[in-house]
Amino acid sequence: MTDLSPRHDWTRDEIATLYALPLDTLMAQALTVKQANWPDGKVQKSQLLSIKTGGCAEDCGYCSQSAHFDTGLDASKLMPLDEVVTAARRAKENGADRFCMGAAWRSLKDRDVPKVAAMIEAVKAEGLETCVTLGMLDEGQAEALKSAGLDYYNHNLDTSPEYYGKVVSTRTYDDRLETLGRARTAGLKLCCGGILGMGESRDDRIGLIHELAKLRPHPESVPVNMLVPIEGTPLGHSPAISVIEMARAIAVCRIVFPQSWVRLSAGREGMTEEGQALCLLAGANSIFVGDRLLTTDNPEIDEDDALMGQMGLEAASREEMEAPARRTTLIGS
Ligand code: SAM
Ligand code: DTB
Ligand code: SF4
Repeated sequence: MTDLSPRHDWTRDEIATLYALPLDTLMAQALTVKQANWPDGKVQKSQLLSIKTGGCAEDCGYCSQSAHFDTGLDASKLMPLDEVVTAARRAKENGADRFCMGAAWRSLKDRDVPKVAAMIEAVKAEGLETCVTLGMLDEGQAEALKSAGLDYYNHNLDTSPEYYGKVVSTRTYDDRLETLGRARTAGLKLCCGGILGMGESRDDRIGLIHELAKLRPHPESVPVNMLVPIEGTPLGHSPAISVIEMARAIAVCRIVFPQSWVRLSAGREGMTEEGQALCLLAGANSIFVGDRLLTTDNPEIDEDDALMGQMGLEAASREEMEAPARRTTLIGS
């Protein structure tokens, strides 16, 4: 009998061993885990909206929105509530069931909490799950967001602890972990993952997955982003990683986070249909829909519909999202 319940005692070596399996063996294991935990194989769809763009005080080497780099992006103020609601309605029409609002802030300011809380309440009232990504959280802020009806807080670890300092200098890995802890304590679900293709080694990708696996409980959503290179940032000319490496990382995530949504996140616009299909076959069961991520492009909704149609994949309903079918053991294996 194979135990398919989430584990928090993965060693880095165990994850490295999985990562190095022949691709067919790795994908077969990932598929076994996926079919046992997610037998209907449906795909969860989230849509992003940048509610406050650019001018950020952090120096994340991948980001178009950092004030430290000249990326040609115009900074904007916090979006008015009515524009957020209009975007949320459009997201629902696109088939999204979760709406994720992102702000280019180093940390959330107390004076902005009521404004963001009003957005959360309004989006929730449209019948969507809510997610926000607002930078670091101070004590009490996560509770205020939760009271407004927030479901998920997105805060990525991005890469291994060892490589982190090569990508960001204005905050530490421990700062990230502290905010994740605050969100958890307030009873929020976590969306936490990373970026591949920032010049990191495979060992760094393994290190990232290991850090995520140590979180108790695991993040309910694990976004796996492929770097979208941004001209003007330190990583604007990072050598692209192959989609096969991306699929490998997704398959490992599927196995290590058996009951989490594993999202094929940024980077789909630069992939072929076949590349995206490989990542979905490797175990990703969530995507961002809509033709925009935060500041960069994403495939058009009809392109996604065509891909899902060819693969015979359907969208997950709200009920399925909240209570995915879960089995903890696979009989007969
Ligand atoms: N300021 C908040 C923060 O950093 O936590 C929220 C917004 S930030 C843009 C959200 C996440 O998007 C980052 O943690 C990173 O993982 C991802 N991201 C940002 N720029 C990216 C890029 N060019 N390519 C891929 N992922 C990116
Ligand atoms: C995540 O992991 N990826 C999303 C979401 N969480 C906030 C953001 C992707 C951003 C891609 C670059 C851009 O559009 O600015
Ligand atoms: Fe700011 Fe977030 Fe971009 Fe970093 S990733 S520069 S914190 S908006």
